[in-house]
Amino acid sequence: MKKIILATSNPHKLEEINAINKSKNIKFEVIKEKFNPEETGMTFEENAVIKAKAASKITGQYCLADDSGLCIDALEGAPGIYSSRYADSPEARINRVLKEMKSVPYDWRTAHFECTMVLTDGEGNILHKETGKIFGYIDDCPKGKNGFGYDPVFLLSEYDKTIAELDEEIKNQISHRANALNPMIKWIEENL
Ligand code: ITT
Repeated sequence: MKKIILATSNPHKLEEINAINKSKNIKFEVIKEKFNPEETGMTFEENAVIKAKAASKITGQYCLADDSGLCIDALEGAPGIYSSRYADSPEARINRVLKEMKSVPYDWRTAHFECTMVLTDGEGNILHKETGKIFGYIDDCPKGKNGFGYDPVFLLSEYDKTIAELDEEIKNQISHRANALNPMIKWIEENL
């Protein structure tokens, strides 16, 4: 069994990563130490590298970081890497997005979630990177209780539902996180 430390302080990411992982040979465990490195990067990848390396430094073990966010085309990619810092609470972040999108018609409300994962070894060397995306639209009001973050306003036209209205099992099959983690797991199975 390969143990990999998750370089995150977000419990939703831990829950989703464990639900997506079907490998019998890999176990993801959350970092036990206080973990809040400053995310000074300008891209998802740079921030994922910062988090994975910081966790390796603390634990001396294989570490996986997930840096992710919502990118809205009409807002030139915002909130992007600032998704978790766009306002003070999840509700306030959603409200800010809805306010900024208020006058934007449906066809122009395209957006995607992006997730970049970086795996480091116990010395902090980068072993592998993967990026996953999921494409949809920004709804005009929040709907649904599942998931976290911006899920209540992220509409998937093929389901006619927001991600927060979908079963979590479905989210974990199609999400940006699943699209990054599945090839990452394949790489780990083949290379570690
Ligand atoms: P760590 O850095 O400790 O991992 P974080 O939540 O600060 O936790 P990020 O810097 O990667 O992580 O910010 C990700 C933000 O993007 C997250 O807080 C949500 O606001 C949003 N986000 C990412 N994945 C999401 C998802 O699956 N559903 C909804 N919102 C998501």
